[in-house]
Amino acid sequence: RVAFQWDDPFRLEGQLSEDERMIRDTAHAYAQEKLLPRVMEAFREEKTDRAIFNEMGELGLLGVTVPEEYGGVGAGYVSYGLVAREVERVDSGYRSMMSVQSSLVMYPIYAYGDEAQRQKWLPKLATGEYVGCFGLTEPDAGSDPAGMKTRAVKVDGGYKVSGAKTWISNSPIADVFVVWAKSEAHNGAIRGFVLEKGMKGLDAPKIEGKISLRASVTGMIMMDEVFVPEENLLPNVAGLKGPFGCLNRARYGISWGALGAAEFCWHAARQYTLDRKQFGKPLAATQLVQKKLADMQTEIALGLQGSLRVGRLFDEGEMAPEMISIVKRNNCGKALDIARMARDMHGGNGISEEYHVIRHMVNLETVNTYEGTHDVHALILGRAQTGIQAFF
Ligand code: TGC
Ligand code: FAD
Repeated sequence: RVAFQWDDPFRLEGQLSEDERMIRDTAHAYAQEKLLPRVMEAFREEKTDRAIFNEMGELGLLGVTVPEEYGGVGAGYVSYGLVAREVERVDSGYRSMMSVQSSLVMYPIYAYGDEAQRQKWLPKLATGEYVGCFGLTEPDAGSDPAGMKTRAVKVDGGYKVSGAKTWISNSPIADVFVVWAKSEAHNGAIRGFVLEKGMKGLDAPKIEGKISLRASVTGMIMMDEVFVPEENLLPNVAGLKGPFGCLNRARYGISWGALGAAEFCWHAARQYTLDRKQFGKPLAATQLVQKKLADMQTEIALGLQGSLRVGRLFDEGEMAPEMISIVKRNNCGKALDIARMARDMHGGNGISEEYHVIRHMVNLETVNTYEGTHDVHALILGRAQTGIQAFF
């Protein structure tokens, strides 16, 4: 009989290369040794530690897929996913900080920028000397970014950008702002602009009062006729496919990350129910608890295989965005179910910060919503199989 490993049912470990395991181990050690000890206070006090960017940068965890000549690691998308899983095993907010910097700021500068732009921003984003943010969502344009109101008007030597972006990860501490705006000079096409901290008319106030993702700061981007020089326009993309190209990468990373949070909750629920005795026996000796643990194990094992497959296809240049909708949607939804179940299995202790499960649970509410809500990804998949768009 072949031995069954309960915490790695389909032997994911054996499907990884030595380099992938090494990057994963670096992220795991960092997350457990440096992030876990400070997460409770960060979440409770709603404090984002700016130094995390420098620490991650030092270890090569920012821009994992960006080529080495620009300060990245030049690794593949499976490695990137493994990093997201390890960081989010501790907190979704920390993974958010990492994935915005990597997929939503470094990637567009690398993919859509010219050589001068790459040289100017990528090395400093890779070390964490600069923090980046990505402004797509607006107060009146969330799931429907085509409805954005932010405008760029051509002026001598550049553009004047005006508008408001909201719910923007990292914006209050950002040095570099990748902002998407409709440009009158380009027939109203959506174009990417890189704004820099200190530009006149640019403000990034913090959004207060979040009950989710409290370790990662979120804000707005207010732009009142911000002059953006011509050399800060990303020259190599026009239209919604620009921001969506970035979102493909970030959504894929989230599909791994959410399962990292889910794995934490599953392992915690297993250990808690093995240790906790009621009615004269461990909770884990009851059929109801074992069924819940089996459901968690099954969904996580299947989800990881899905993300691994999409990651391999990504690395082979064979990724279709709908594949990412499947794993982003399903893994986030399942992770949220698992976190809620784990919270319940901890009884009253489950609501205490000490046990971490309720923090994961409230974080995953955000993760299930941003980067395309669970239902928006259903509509993308519904359109792909029926040929009928049902957004409006
Ligand atoms: P649609 O007609 O579908 O497409 C418009 C153009 O875009 C192209 N396209 C894509 N290209 C690459 N990858 C994809 N995934 C693409 N999806 C679409 C498409 O081919 C077309 O190109 P072209 O050349 O023909 O013009 O556009 P639509 O307006 O019908 O879109 C509908 C919908 C719902 C699919 C889309 O708007 C959507 O995905 N909405 C969700 C919005 C969203 O995800 N926002 C995320 C904001 S960023 C964020 O949340 C960061 S949180 C990060 C963190 O903290 O971790
Ligand atoms: P809405 O679009 O108003 O949706 C509300 C509800 O209606 C949802 O349940 C949705 O599924 C449903 N719905 C919408 N359209 C349809 C439809 N056609 N049919 C059926 N149901 C529908 N954005 C950025 O640009 N950059 C960031 O860095 C960023 N970081 C974020 C960080 C946090 C903590 C949060 C909470 C959000 C962040 N976002 C960011 C924004 C995020 O991407 C949006 O919140 C998300 O895309 C949903 O948009 P919305 O909030 O406007 O909701």
